[in-house]
Amino acid sequence: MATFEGKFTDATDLHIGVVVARFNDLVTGKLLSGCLDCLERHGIDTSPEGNQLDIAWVPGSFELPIVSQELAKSGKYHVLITLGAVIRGDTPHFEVVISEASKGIASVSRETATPIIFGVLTTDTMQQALERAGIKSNLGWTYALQALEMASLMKTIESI
Ligand code: INI
Repeated sequence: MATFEGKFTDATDLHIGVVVARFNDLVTGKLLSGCLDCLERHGIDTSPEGNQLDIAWVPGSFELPIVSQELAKSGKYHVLITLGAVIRGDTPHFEVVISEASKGIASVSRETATPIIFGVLTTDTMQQALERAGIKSNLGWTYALQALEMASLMKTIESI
């Protein structure tokens, strides 16, 4: 019997891409800060001169899948992290954006065999989003941990 598990201490030669939406950047900027803090504290070189991390900004969460797809197809990244904040408004636009973002990210991940962390907050209010982006906890930190775990797990499985 084999048991496969990702490690959090395996960061030395990892390449990570982060795709972050500008829409609601009060929230997504905070998710990104939490994410980078976690990656740095786990040994990823997050400095501008470093070559372990790239960040791509997109207009909104709707655009997360296509840019993730292009980054994944480059073959350069062990894992991608998508960051967005979809906040319910008065129109059904919210439903369209979250549905396309979630389905798109899932299908790019499967089609390119690249783990993509779904770091898109879906909330009813800005207050709820901010609570998850630093006022109470910062889920950006959690998404980074999940990325490290998945990158390590996929490496282990690929080497069977
Ligand atoms: N994009 C988001 O990331 N969050 C939202 O809450 C949102 N809402 O509600 O409109 C949103 N819309 C923009 C969308 O993602 C696209 O950028 C835009 O439609 C252009 O394609």
